[in-house]
Amino acid sequence: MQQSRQQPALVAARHDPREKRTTAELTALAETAGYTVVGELTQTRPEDAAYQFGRGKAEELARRVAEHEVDTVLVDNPLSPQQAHNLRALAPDGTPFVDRHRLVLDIFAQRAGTRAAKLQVRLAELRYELPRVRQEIRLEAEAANERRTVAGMNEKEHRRVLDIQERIQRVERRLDSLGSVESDRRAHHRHAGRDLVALAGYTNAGKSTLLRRLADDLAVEGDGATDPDHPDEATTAATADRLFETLETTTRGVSTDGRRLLVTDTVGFVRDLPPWLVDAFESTLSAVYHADVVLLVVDASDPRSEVREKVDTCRDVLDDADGVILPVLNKVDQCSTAHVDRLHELCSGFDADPVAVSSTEGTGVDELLARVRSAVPTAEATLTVPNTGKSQALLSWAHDHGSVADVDYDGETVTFDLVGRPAVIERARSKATDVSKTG
Ligand SMILES: Nc1nc2c(ncn2[C@@H]2O[C@H](COP(=O)(O)OP(=O)(O)OP(=O)(O)O)[C@@H](O)[C@H]2O)c(=O)[nH]1
Ligand SMILES: [Mg+2]
Repeated sequence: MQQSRQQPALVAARHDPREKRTTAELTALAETAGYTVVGELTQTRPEDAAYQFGRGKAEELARRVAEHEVDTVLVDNPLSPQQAHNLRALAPDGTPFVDRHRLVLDIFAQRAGTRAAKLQVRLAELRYELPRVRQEIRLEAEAANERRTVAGMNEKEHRRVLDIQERIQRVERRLDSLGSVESDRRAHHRHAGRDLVALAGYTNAGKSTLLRRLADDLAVEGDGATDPDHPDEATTAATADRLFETLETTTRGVSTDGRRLLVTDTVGFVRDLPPWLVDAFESTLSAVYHADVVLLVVDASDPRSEVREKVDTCRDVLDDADGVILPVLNKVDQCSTAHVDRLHELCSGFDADPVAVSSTEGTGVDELLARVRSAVPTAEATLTVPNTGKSQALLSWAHDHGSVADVDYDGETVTFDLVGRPAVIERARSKATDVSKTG
């Protein structure tokens, strides 16, 4: 983070007459990106195609930029290339207009640490740039009043566009190969009997805090929090009251009543993210899309209307998720029971009813883990094998891959119950058959 930047910025937001919006989120995003908000301007009206705001408001914005001597204008609404161009033309020379998408991208760019995160940010930036370069070319041509071919671009301009397109393809290819590594890793974990759980939700909902709480509970139970065999399981997940605190995935092991969960913390969502931006983060979000259970963490301390909006944003992004979606109403230490009860209906339509928790205080966490256990794919078997060295090897394998109970040595045979992932139970059955055949 380049927190030292602290550039003064003006925030501007337009919303439709029937929408209820504040600039609070934009301001939080601005501060996260290192700006100091020195003024704001809002307007309620339908979008203007030329300026986003009405012409009069756009002029007022330009005047206030000059008065406040700000470096940057942060606009809550996504600006079309044309709108950005027109606004710049009104404002003092060189004033950048950073729209919400660009601001989110800037934060991501500052935070990206791993190769995958950097590639994802690069991809999103290139996708953001492409229509803007096209528009720039069009406007330059108009200004020069040139006659153009049907394609509308000369050779040099065409090359510029092609260059971005080629870079997009290159980054996509590199991300694809990282994606297949991730997919192999998931298959490996499942093969080892682990259940994959992902934390998803709006930024600042408390995902990282919840992960720390779950993993801490594990430590209290006396079991190791991380598995040295799985280097992707980090020991810490940072928490702070800033947006997009987590950009890269962090996975920690959580043992609960015989199940070994791998819980992955991911990037938070924010409203109005364009599909190209969400797509660019596919590699990070693949942990969510392909989890067995997705814990959709909701900040219950927000006002009801805000919870509704945030849940709906998450609902859109989670549309493609394979696993069971379990809503988690977090921060209940901050709100009344009546408020929490009223939030239940906003979480309807998911696979499971919400669970109320406080990640900081630990309330509701046992109930949450019980609900996760009942949501992960489960099968069970009672296996009987001859009591030999091989049966001991089978038992030890069963302990590693699932939950073993009621081991009963009855003279020549050993009988035990095994609960675990269906594929593990299948493999255990076939191993037991082999042991029985070969003695
Ligand atoms: N009172 C209260 N505060 C909480 C609780 N859970 C999280 N917080 C606070 O909420 C803020 C955000 O928590 P994080 O865990 O960083 O949120 P996140 O969802 O990981 O956010 P991103 O990584 O930005 O997506 C922090 O200041 C936490 O201390 C809770 O149960 N109760
Ligand atoms: Mg986080």
